[in-house]
Amino acid sequence: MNKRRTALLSLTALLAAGLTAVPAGPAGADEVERVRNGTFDTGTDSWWTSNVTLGPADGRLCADVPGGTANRWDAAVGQNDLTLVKGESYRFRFTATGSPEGNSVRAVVGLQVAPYDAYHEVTPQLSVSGNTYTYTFTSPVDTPQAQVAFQLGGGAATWRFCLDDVSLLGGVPPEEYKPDTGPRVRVNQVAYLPAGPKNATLVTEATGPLPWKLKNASGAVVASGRTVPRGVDPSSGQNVHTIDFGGHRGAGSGLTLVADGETSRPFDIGTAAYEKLRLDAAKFYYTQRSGTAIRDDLRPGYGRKAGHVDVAQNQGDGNVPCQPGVCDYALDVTGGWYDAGDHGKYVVNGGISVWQLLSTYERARIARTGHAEKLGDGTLNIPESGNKVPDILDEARWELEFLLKMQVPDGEPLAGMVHHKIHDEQWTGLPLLPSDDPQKRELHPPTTAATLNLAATAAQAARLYRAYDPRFAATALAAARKAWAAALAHPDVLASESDGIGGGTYADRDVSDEFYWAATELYLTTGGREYRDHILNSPVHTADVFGPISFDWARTAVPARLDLATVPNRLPGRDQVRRSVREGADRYLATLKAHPYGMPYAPEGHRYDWGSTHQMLNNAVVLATAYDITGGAKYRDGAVQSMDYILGRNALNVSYVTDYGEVSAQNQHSRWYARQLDPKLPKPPAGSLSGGPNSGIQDPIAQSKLRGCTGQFCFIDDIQSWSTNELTINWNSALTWMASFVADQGAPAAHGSAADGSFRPVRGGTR
Ligand code: 9MR
Repeated sequence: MNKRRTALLSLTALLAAGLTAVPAGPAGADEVERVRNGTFDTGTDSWWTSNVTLGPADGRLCADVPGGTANRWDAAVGQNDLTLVKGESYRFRFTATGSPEGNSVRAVVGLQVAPYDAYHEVTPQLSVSGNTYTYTFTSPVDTPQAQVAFQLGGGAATWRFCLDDVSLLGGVPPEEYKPDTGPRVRVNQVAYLPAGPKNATLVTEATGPLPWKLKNASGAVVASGRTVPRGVDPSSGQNVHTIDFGGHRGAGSGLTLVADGETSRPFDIGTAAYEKLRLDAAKFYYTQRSGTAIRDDLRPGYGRKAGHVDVAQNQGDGNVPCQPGVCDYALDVTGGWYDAGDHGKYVVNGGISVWQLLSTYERARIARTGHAEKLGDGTLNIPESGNKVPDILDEARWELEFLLKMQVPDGEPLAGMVHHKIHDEQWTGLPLLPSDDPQKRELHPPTTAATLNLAATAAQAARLYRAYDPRFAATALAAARKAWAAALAHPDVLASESDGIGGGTYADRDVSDEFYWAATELYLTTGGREYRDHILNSPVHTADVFGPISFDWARTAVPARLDLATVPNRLPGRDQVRRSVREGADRYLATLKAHPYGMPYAPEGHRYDWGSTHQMLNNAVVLATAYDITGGAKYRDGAVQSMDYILGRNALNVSYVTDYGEVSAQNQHSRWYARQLDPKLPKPPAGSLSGGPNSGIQDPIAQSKLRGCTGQFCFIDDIQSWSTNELTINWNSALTWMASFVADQGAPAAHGSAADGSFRPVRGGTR
């Protein structure tokens, strides 16, 4: 199952970023100044201006910037035709003033033609008295078409910008990037459950056991013990020990762990943080919505105009044509969620995200420790709160309605199939609010994978919405059946691996698992013989699907297996299905036990994949499901322990969830939560999961700072690092599922044990 998305993808990613794969340039070249007339001693020769008025020549460049422009680049000064050498390091320096106080400049070294890639950029706030700014970066490309640009637009009022001593010096020694990893005692910086496992990792050169102490907020020692040396951890390259303080069960906040002369970051012992995280992780979706204004009263600081609703300067999603030659109709594909930090909307990925939100709810309804009311009406503070429908279903429906719109209408060629994606014709820059995106939007060809994503999720929706809106449930089921039939008729229409301009590819060469998943959801909802037969005849049904990466957007066999194991059904041989989940969980448990950072994730060669945090969480979902099926405490403890890595027990000592933990990801790649680039914009909302370490380091900033990184170190909390630090709908769905599970383990059990394990009989709705 893990054979897809191989080398081709990194090439796709390079192409997507407008980069070319060329050999590295010579190292250690002489220092060479690239900027011409950077001192402005004889005027502004060699510099261009755009929509600013130049002041008198006085040995520097001064520009009056108009107010009322929309984008940073709507007013700028710069110099073109600079040569950059791939792999060479540059020192970029300039002196600038801004008056009045409070204005900022976006200073970019990047490509002077579309797609205007930024190789290095900063947005310092300027002062009236002036400062000199110095940065070092390494060029990810060879190009004779680089520019330095100072973007000044986007402000309400006019202001004056002055610039002097601009320099771009090539051949300087590269700056070594050393992340600040804080204290060497690594803990879950948020909370351990009072009755749950409590483990930490100590980074140390010591080879023998060391004493540790657990201290409460007032510094009193409440527990102590000795560390267990674990040798060198291949996922980080560090020599480490582990600390088990699970014997201490008292609730509290502001605790610290002390060992080897180091004091950990503070943490709680309690459940409250997980009750909050279960909601914050799910609230993430409202501010990702397309086609509707985001209400500031519901999300203070995050209100924004509706994106892509046919109001300038959007071209809108109300009547979107296909790419040239793909179809001759246009569709209303408004709504849905933006996939990530881009403005694209992809059926493959919308599918797994919807599945996992619905699964979070379905699990909460049927698992012994589930609390569906915690995701009920009024819990997520969304416009639909108060409509008597569980909020998590309302939120998932926002995407489902969009997925339904992507189906090819009757009477057209390939009717019933589903378009793979809709996004901009070209990649856009950052920051860019959804409502400001000027690009043409296009539908991309239908694919079998997208069609099966709709079949699976619309079928799943049909059983979960039936109790609330039978008409919607019926519409969804009809669309699912139609999609299933269309996929059978067109079983191998694959997305192109090179269709990655203006949006991601989400290409997948093997759709046998998508067929299995769709058949499963249709079977669970209808009991239909056709679907049952497909499941039983599919090689995927008996294949070993629990590899090092259990599931993600491209690997959908496990979601099917988990649902067959947990959602009530009469599939022949269901015991074997359940056994396979348990055996898969045993494997993740063995991985976790062998891992000194206590996580159920050890990809081949410790090469972390794109979105590794959510892949780790999805492995934990398998553990959690094994607990739900068997009631075995070891599975629950493994699942709960997996959260520690996400929340700070890791080589970088960072929590990958925004605003959870003392040091957390704050700058995920996004065109609208782009505070790192523009102080007027918000940062990602609390509860946003970063994709985390990615050994592929496909983006320029990661390439310049993280070259040669080991596993866990392949991460940087920088908005430009789209390959290590993006936020997406499918990553937050993994977080939502797991946060809900962990919160449930802290709460008292809802119901008694069902006869066949931990599940209780279902109330209404399902068969
Ligand atoms: O999550 C996707 C990852 O599995 C792929 O390897 C990568 C390259 O194709 O794309 C990731 O998805 C991105 C998508 O293509 C566009 N929106 C942002 C997604 C997260 O980076």
